[in-house]
Amino acid sequence: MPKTLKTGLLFLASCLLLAGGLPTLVSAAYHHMGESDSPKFQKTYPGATGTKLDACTLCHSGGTDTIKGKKTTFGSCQWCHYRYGYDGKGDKSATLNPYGREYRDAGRNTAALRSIESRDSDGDGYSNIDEIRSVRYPGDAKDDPSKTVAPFRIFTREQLRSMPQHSQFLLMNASKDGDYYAEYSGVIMEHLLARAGASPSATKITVYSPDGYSQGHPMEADNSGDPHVKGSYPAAPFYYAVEADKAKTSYGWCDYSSPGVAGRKNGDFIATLNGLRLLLALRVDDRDLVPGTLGVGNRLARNSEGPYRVIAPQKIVSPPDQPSNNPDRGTIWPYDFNLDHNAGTSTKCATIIKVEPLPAGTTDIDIMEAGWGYIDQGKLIIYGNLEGPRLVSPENRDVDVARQPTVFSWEKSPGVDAKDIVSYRLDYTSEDPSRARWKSVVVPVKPTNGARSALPGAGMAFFGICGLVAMARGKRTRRIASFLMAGALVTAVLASFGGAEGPYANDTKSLGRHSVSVTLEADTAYWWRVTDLDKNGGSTTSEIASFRTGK
Ligand SMILES: [Ca+2]
Ligand SMILES: [Ca+2]
Ligand SMILES: [Ca+2]
Repeated sequence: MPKTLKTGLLFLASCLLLAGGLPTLVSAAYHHMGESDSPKFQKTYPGATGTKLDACTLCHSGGTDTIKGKKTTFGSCQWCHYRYGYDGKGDKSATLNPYGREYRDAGRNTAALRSIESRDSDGDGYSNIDEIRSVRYPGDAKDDPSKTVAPFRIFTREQLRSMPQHSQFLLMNASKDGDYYAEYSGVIMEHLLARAGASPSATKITVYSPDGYSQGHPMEADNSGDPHVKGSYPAAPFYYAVEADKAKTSYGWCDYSSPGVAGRKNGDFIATLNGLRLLLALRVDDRDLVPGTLGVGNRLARNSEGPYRVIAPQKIVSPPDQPSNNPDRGTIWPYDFNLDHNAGTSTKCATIIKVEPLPAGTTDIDIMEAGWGYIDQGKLIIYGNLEGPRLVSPENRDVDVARQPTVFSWEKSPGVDAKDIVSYRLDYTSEDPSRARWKSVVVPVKPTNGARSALPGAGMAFFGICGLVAMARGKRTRRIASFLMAGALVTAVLASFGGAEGPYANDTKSLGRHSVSVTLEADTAYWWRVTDLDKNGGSTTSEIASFRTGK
């Protein structure tokens, strides 16, 4: 079952693309074996097939429950399984959202879908059909067509590995499970957020694991039990007792097998270059973290914590205390509820980091559903309060702006590497921007040295060589040959066009500044914004600025 469930949960968010001009989290649909409602939805709305609507979340909601004192948020699939179990004996209807309930009550068939189109099941002011057309959930009032997907960046393993790595040897103190010392290494969270362009106005992050656990981290240290992002944590002594050592006593509760333990004695100060930090760990004790898999009961399989784990050092140092479920194992370091059990606040299989607060008018990405796909791809998504491109000119509220043409210019968003941006999209409108139909100009970023001319050249060579080979093989293939030679000719023409100034965003490289020219109407108020697209499919958007053209 665990493997089946995991495979089932792999369904979503395997790719991101620009759809309808807005970044939309798109998913390969997951459906239960023998499940009969999804085909009805696909038949009725073929355009929605494969979108985030083509999944359990259309009709089922996620949920939150407190398990052993810890708030746990479930995605729709896990919530269903949690509520009615794997045997299907529980009350599945309790997991339906308002749209799912109306669909069921209307007869649970294609006619039922049509019959509830004009209703506003979730009461957010938008009819079900308007939401479906906009790829917004008709059963979730927090998602509606006025909202855009929050800015996000995606990081690959290669990118994370290429960032400066930080190592720290520390105690991982658990409440219930055994404790251990280990050396974790990876990227300091504060540095990673800077690379994502996190806004200075960000107050906290929430880290999500696809098994439903989430952990908040305030940006600045505070009095909560939540580990903070910025700054370091107190240095700790090394605690050792034979009695606690799993290798030495039958009841030991601390694993001292890490190579980093060698040469340390109880009470020794543990020195850490650059201090103990909130870390996104990639490795432990010089090996990659074991990627997570979903085990029985919606829990992560034991010993799987990767590919990335947030490592929170203790805010208040303590020895490894005995397990809460067996508190009288030894005579030293008894279990103490009030100690900092940092293993519990160190999120395993961290795949998604939300930077809060979300910018106005944006909606969450499909957090819970996306997770397992990212685990498998070794990707990390950071979304929310990220800064987009910085608008330079026309200056906000400028008047008498030249219009034949108007030169729009902007700088790349902070954090992101200029070379990682593949294109920008300029949107402008003379209508009320909150309800406007934006006009858009997509401006690819000019590839650096040679990459651009290599493509038509390769095309010419490919078509040309294939054509010559086909010709040499005789009469029957002559038509194919002439087609291929025509292909070579077309690519040659394309290549010659490529030599002229194309619609690339000019990059005055040192500034990461780009510009594009558009001819506008006279004496008219305009609003504009710029959205970037990076090579991993991530995207952020600038603020909206306004100006007025001259007569
Ligand atoms: Ca609605
Ligand atoms: Ca809605
Ligand atoms: Ca402990």
